[in-house]
Amino acid sequence: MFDIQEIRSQFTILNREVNGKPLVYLDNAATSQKPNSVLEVWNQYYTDLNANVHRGIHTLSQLATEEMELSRRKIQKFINAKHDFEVIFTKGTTEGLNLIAYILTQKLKKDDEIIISYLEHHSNIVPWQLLCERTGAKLRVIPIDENGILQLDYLDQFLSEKTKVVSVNQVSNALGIVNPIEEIIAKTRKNSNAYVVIDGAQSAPHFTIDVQKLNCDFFVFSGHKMYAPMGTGILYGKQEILEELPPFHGGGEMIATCSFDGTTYAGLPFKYEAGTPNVGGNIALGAAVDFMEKIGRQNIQNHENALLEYAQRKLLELENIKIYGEKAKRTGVVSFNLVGVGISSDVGMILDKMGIAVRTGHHCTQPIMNFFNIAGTVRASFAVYNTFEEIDKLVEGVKKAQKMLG
Ligand code: C6P
Repeated sequence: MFDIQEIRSQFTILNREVNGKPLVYLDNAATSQKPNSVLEVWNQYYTDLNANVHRGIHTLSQLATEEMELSRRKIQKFINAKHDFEVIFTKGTTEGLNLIAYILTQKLKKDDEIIISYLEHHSNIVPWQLLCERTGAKLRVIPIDENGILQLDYLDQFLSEKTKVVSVNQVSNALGIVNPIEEIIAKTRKNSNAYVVIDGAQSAPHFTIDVQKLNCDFFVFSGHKMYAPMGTGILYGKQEILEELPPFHGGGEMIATCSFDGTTYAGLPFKYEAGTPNVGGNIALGAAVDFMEKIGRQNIQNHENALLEYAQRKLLELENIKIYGEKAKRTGVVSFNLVGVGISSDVGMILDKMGIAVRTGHHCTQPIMNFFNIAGTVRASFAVYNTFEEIDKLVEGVKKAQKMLG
């Protein structure tokens, strides 16, 4: 039974007002709100358990270690990884992607190729550009059509023995387009020996993820977009690949032995977890997984898709509105502009005065904005706690903006 009021009651922040109006929070693709269960786990860690992990034989350290490792196993199950040590704690998707691009340095040489797509967030573009600078490799970019759909014919053309990495997102943050990653992975496997990297920042909060079924080499996502605290994230990598590749950061925790003659590295996952981790955050990420599993990921997705359907229909009843991206291929995001209103932030400011939080601008995806020849869009993005009444308020707000700016 999907009880939206019961779900909302778990988010204290949803009761607050903004600019004298009840908060309508529609900026979930930027970060979601956190349920009380997650906040309690986080708070309890600092009030009752705080100690460094994997280091002490004292009780608190052992308890904290057990809690964090329990959380790792919850996340293993959440993405269906084969082993818990394939789950690496990071501080978010950006760190995960930079880590992968860094540890692949020795695997690439001049004129090798890395394939990404036009739909990528800057954090799935810039780390690869940096890798190209380090190695002389080249970036190839799968184009999109006017509906924001990837032109996979180009992937067929691009793939060759030169291809060393294919890195794409599962869901575009700017448009909400769901990319056919199963097909992309199958094509890549058939026509190259490339590493496959999936940016799951916008899919993990909404979809059931099965990394074994996907058969990707890496899968990264952020905790803060799926009801967990900021500064948390996950890098999944296949055991044999993580074992073979070098470490990222050097420091405490990632060594087996260290002397001035040389250092040997710890086994997985610790080889990739140098330094004191975000213990409270990582434990709270496990609580966020519990929160999502309790509702059921299919229920979350069904609700968010119903919201998207409704928002799309209501917004299109208005005149002079342009929504970007093919409707049938989208999830959780409606990205639009008012025809004749060049500056999306003007719309965002009017909505904010009505208590409605949306994101405006380029959404860290300037290539997409350049493709559509726009500076930015207004983006409303949904989470499990949003309601149809909130969409009505958004539509009222957009009408008001049209009157004021038109
Ligand atoms: N997108 C948005 O408002 P971090 O910042 O490391 O948690 O996630 C980076 C990132 C990577 N890939 C995709 C597809 C993303 O959507 C994001 C974050 C936010 O759309 C903040 S820019």
